[in-house]
Amino acid sequence: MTAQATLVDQQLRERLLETFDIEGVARYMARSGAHRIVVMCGAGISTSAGIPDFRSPGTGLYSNLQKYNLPTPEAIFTLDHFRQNPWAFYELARELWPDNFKPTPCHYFIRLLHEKGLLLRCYSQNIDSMERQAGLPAEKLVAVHGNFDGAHVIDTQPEVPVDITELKTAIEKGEEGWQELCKCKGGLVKPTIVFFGESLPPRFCDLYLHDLSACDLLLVLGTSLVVAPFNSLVGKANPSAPRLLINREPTGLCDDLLGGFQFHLEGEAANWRDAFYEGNADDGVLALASALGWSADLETLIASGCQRSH
Ligand code: CNA
Repeated sequence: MTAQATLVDQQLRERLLETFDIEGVARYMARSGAHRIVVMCGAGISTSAGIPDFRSPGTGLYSNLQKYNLPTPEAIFTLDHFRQNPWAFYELARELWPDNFKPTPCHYFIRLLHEKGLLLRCYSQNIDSMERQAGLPAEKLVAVHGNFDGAHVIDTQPEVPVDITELKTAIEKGEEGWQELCKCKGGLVKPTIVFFGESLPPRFCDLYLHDLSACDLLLVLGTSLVVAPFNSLVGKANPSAPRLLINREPTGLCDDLLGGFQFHLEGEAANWRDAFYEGNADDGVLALASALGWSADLETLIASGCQRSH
């Protein structure tokens, strides 16, 4: 390694947080004027709305799919299974339809970052469209695994779009409804959520490299960080950007994930920028809002029950 490379490396690894916790991150935000914040989030930010995540033992969706008699829990989100047995997915979609739920304080916190002009982008694995329901503009959201904002006929090239309300009405009518829709559209219709094995939306590929290298703070909220390629974004964040994980347990550690979190490692050379808040996502963002002096703003936004903006 050249002397110049070593110097650059040392400069990059300068300690970025006074303390590796919520207060440290709030102080960094105030001091640096961070305004290109990237949020990465997962199912954990929606569990307090009543939407189960996948992997929490006991309460997660994967522990509660017995009634569908699936070969594996993941099968319900595969095209092969959907073609053979659309009923299971349609039943689940009816239960999880976004209209049945309300955004959580976490979703409103993301909206607040945008209102304050500090949000570069929110990358969400969630399919529940709650970020949009909390009023985040479409342009600020990358729905990495798609969502219920649109629908299409499967196995068509180019894809044939279907109005999502048509699908909703059909699913509500039960088997007769979705079979009729299938006949009318020339194939089974599914929401534009990404099933296992399907390609991610082009918007994700177009934006993530630029956004992650430009970000000046990475907030990771409520995710097990086991799904690729989403989890790889953690390691792509600008090395001069602090990273904060808010989750019920540590995830995405560098032991398991390339470029993953280092908050569990001793010494400044090992951790110069990672903080971890262990607990509920709502509590974590409320604590961060409080440390930033934003509690009243967040409460106002939550109370307004903000409508979706287009
Ligand atoms: P996951 O693998 O189920 O992990 C959820 C993580 O969140 C776990 O580490 C939990 O401990 C943690 N968690 C759960 N509740 C809370 C809470 N209240 N506060 C803090 N942490 C909490 O889900 P991921 O999102 O990591 O996995 C990606 C999958 C899940 C994506 O493909 C999603 O489409 C899919 N999913 C989405 C939804 C949704 O849209 N709401 C629901 C279920 C699954």
